[in-house]
Amino acid sequence: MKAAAKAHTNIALIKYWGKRDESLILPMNNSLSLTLDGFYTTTSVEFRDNLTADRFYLNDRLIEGVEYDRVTAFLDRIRTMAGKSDAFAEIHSTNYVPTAAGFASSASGFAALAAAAAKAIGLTVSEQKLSILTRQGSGSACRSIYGGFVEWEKGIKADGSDSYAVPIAPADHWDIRVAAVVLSSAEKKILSREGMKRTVHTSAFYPAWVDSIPDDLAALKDGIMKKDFEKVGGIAEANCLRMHATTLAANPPFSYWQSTTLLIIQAVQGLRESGIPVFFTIDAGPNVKVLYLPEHEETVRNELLNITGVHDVKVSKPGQGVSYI
Ligand code: 2P0
Repeated sequence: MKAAAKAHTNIALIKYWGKRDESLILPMNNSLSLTLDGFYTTTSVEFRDNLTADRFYLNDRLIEGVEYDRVTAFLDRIRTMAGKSDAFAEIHSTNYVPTAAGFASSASGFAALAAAAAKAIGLTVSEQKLSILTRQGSGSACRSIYGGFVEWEKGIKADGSDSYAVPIAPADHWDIRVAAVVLSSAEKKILSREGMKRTVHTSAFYPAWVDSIPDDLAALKDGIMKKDFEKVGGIAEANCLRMHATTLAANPPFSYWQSTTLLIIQAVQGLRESGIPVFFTIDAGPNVKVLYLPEHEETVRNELLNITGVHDVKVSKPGQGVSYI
């Protein structure tokens, strides 16, 4: 009863921002992401008869507290599905995700955990079912089941059975690059879970955010299919700015940005003015991800590394979906 899986993280080009059901993790809006090959998690799960509770090791360290509780609560769902309420597991997870670059390891982490745990306990699940299961660990993780460009359909049912990811185009459809800009000091004071909740409940701009999604989605999908980089980058950047605008109108208001965040935004705009097609996107933190085409790699990298407060730049290509190892 042992299995292991590998899953990559993903970057949203249209953001998931806000839940309609906190417990089942059902989103208010569809989102669309690109799975990244450079950043991933490997996880092994072994269900053993002699265990009376789960044991979770992350990067070889035994984990307790909130992180442990999130993992066991997720395994409870898998135990229920399998009808094995007293099957406990030893879990070993290794993150190859630069958390300093502002990537939530929860996306690759829960995708790898879901795949490994489901297989180890003997469940046979389709990729769609696996995406539904993974979603209940962490929303954005449901997109990491697939490689390349992936849409998470919000669904409308109360039980979440129609809220899952669908592949839009595989990793080899289009070689675009994502540079994760690592800041020298990046502190995230408001977790994304808390930030999106506050925004849904208090931001005057939140309804406008939700209303803007269908047009963004249709245009982004068209741009991806036609490999129209200006269109894809422009929509991703505008969508990101709209998401961050909702936080400024929340009560109390907040922003994830730091001064270096703005310097990077200005550098990207400057590159664009000089004729290089390059765009940015930002998640629930101060770090910036920069989208560009392979031929501009050196120029973009050098420009980013020159910014005061930038510590490193980690480049990724489109990546594959979850796999068993
Ligand atoms: C995204 N984010 O689409 C958006 C953009 C942050 C900003 O998904 O509460 O860690 O576990 O469902 O998936 C971060 O939220 O939140 C996120 P939960 P998750 O990538």
